[in-house]
Amino acid sequence: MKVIVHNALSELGWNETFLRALPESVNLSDDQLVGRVKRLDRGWSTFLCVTVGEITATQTLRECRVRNIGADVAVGDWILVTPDLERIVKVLPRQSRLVRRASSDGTRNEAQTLAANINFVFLVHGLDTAPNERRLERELVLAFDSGAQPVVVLTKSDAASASAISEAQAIMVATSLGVRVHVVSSVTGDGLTELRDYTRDGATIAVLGASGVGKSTLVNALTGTESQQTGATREGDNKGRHTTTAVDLVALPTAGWLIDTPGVRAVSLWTSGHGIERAFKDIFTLAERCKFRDCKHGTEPACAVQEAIGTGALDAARLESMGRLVEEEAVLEEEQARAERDAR
Ligand SMILES: Nc1nc2c(ncn2[C@@H]2O[C@H](COP(=O)(O)OP(=O)(O)O)[C@@H](O)[C@H]2O)c(=O)[nH]1
Ligand SMILES: [Mg+2]
Ligand SMILES: [Zn+2]
Repeated sequence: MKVIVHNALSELGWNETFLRALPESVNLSDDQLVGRVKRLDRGWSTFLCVTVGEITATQTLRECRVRNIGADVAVGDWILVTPDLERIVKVLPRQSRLVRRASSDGTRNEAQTLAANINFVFLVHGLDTAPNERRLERELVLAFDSGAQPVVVLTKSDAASASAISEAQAIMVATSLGVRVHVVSSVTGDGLTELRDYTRDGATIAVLGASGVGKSTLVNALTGTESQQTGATREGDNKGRHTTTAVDLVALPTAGWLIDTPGVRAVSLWTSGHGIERAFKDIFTLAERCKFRDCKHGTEPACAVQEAIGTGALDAARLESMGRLVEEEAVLEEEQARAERDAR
């Protein structure tokens, strides 16, 4: 099977890897539907699709709905659906996924996939408040773990003085170690052109950040629509709202896709690959020069990390922050191991 590169499906993010995952599906037939989940509400998945037989042809996408009973689906997932729209046959293997812990109160040990098959994660922070590097560190771990590429977006530049912007920018650049940091304003449009560069070629971008930082306004500014509701909610109000507007795959004029995630007070880690190592690669690099292999960077002699703190090369708060995330991950891994044992 050959894929025509510029058809509606590839603009939706379809690629050869998804195509190869199809023949492994049971009972594949030409009239089944293959599509991408655009929105989830109360047990239903809305998805953009074509039939299997139409995959290689240039075509227009249809919007359909299917119940997602028994299927673990997230916005951005590619799914195979029966011709009668009765059920989801298969969720194609995810090429990346932004996952967080469903609740941070420690009572529920469950993962929540915020977005699937994403290429970039925009980590949005507002310049109208003091830079929060601790939160950014946590978001970077989450983003690196997703398999997508993080990009830091400092928005509301119109609401901050030039000196406040450069100060915040310096802090966030130092925190994100080589990850690109953009300064933008959704109101004046400053900096948006650079962000649009990420959206080409059917790329999908998840937009992550605290409530009120300006995510939805940014999505609207990039798409030139008012698809996302903005400003209306405060954090405390989130409970009573229904989840229909929570997550949505929104089309960009430049053939890319945005997923606006609900604002979360605190993002909790799920498990991870190497998110912590990547987000704190400065500390991991230093640690290679510690005398002891299992150095905890506390009171051990010849600790390169403590030496760096001593010379001012490393902020002690950053080491503490990493320690908290490592601890959180260890607790989570323990819980998961226990849950696995209990299930046996
Ligand atoms: N001055 C200014 N205000 C903004 C900007 N972006 C968002 N806002 C305001 O910040 C508030 C929260 O924005 P919203 O997009 O709803 O935040 P979200 O919770 O992250 O989706 C709203 O009152 C917006 O009008 C911006 O670039 N400049
Ligand atoms: Mg919003
Ligand atoms: Zn050490």
